[in-house]
Amino acid sequence: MAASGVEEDRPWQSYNTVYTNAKAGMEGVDKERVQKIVYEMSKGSKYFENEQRKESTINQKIEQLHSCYLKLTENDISHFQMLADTRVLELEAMRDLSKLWLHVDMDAFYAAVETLENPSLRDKPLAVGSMSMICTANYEARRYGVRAAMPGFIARKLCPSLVFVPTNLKKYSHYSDLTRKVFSKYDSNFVAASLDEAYLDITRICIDQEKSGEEIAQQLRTGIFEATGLTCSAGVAPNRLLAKVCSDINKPNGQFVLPSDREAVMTFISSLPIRKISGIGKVTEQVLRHALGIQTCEEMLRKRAFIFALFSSRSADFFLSVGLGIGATNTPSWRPRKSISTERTFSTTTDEAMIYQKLANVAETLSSDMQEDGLCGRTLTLKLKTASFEVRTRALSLQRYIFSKDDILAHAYKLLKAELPVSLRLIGLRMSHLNEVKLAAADPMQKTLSSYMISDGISAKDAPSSTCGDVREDFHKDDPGVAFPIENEDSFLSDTYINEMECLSDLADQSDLDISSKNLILCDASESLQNLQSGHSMEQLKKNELPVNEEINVLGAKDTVLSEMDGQPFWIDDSRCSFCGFELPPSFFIERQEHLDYHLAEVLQKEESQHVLAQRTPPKHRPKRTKESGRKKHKSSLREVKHIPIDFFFAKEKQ
Ligand code: DCP
Ligand code: MG
Repeated sequence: MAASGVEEDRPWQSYNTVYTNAKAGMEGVDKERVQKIVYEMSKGSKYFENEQRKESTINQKIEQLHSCYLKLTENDISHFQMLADTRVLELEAMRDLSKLWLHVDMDAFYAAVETLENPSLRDKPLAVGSMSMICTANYEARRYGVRAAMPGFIARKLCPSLVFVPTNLKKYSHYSDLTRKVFSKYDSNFVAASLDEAYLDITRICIDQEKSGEEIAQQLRTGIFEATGLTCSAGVAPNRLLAKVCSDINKPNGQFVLPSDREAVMTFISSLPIRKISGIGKVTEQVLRHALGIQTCEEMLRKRAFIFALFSSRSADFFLSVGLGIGATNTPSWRPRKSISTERTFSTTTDEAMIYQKLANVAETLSSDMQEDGLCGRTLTLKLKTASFEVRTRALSLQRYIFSKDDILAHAYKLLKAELPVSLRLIGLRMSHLNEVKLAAADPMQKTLSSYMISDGISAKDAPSSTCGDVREDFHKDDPGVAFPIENEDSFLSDTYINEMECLSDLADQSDLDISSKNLILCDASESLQNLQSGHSMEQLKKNELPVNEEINVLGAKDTVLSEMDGQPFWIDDSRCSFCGFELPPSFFIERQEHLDYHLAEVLQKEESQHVLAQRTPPKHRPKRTKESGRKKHKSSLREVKHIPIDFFFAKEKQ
């Protein structure tokens, strides 16, 4: 079972963070050395404790799943075997070998751009990022176990000669644009998966130019090198799921072509570790491995009866299609966004008035974002991150659609109230079950839901029309996805949008995953607004002493608190980190969590250094906080302060 059999004198062996997962170029790395260093450097920190908490939640899930597995009787197994066999036949019938997909991924992208512009960096182990987090490392650095998403101070310990270069997103976007110009020559509908990778349907161009996939891949890579001076790697396969796996095989500066015949696909997939599949992350891997003993794609197929018995049909379909090497082959269209969210990080507080103020601010932002996009929603999720990094989510579903700040705040407060008292460092709100709303007084230029639909899959003209003041009921009511490429309705086989989170929804109840319906509270929206007007004290709110509809707007009025963080990380367009521009689709839930945690660490580090400075500065020299100048002063003082090293944040609690 998970991690339990690890020898006590080598505790790091069970410490599997994102940093210890090998990327291309890390094949020869001494994994145990990396694990040990990562373990020792983060042990005792809040981050570490949080990792352990997550690990223990996962382990509980594994135990639960495993015990369900053991309880299956012979009869159950043969029943599910029959169902799974039928499904396999159906999936087989959907196998499409007529297309050629190419996945292209730039090699050590940010690091390569930096090296291109500064050739003296060539051959040196290089990391792009900061002491708090590395965005990527070149292949020289990877030999030491240094990799993306790792804190820089740990990376330096692994590789003392590591050179650091700060990120410069403008540069990377420029080079990304150059690559995209090349991609469009091969497939004008190419699907950009992030700044440095894309999927291209090369079926047509292979026919037109009478070339093989191998030749087109070579030609494309040469074209990219000529246009940018950068190398990339490519994979060619009959579907996107496999093409993505293939592009990693001969990285860097290589390519791999998987022949488009069933036998070749089955041979290829047979020994492939499941983690190589896009959408199977650390958690799914652990669950499948430890609960069901599944490590390779072939085992996924072999254990299909258990998969069918223990997972939802959607997840089971995904796992079985992975086992068969079947993936999406049609050009994806875009689905409208599934949810809209915003969150705020601040210095840890238990002060309920302060917490309420934050909630009001977040509700305001969410409401204005929703209005800007012409959206209203029916399910509200409150996200809280406690002082100890525990993430809690609570949600409620309403019988009507809402979008106003007051409505949002009213319902959000209900959710928050149940959690008090609590010490918090982050509050977020997310609205899902979205619908388009057209407000009578709305800006005619306002975006509508239709504007989220691009490309050929669903066009605005296909969307049901709506009249002023109407909510478009039921449109995409059953959408399980997010603002992310999706296949046409007749095909569920996507390599990207069926994701770890969905797969795990079967396991539900993870403290840090909002996948549980357990927390859904059905409540009557007509109760909205009552007693909840921003600007009132928590006491008043608790005692229901407020006059209904009193128009007091505190928002924006007192945002001069010195400890308020300016600019918390969030996901632009629900995909790009506002701090560093790294693109992570919503489906990469765990990775996104890790990513924001590190920015959070960075922010806390700044805050910490500011407090230290404030303590050291004699009172008469301390900047005065005024309503007008508070925020500015805060910002400029941050710039002047020498930051405490990030390891301070990671410092063991005891010290
Ligand atoms: N990136 C990031 N944070 C991460 C991972 C990646 O900011 N946790 C950024 C930096 C990378 C770029 O995205 O250069 C592309 O990510 P890849 O995963 O493709 O990694 P690289 O291109 O750097 O290396 P590889 O050669 O493995 O593709
Ligand atoms: Mg890359």
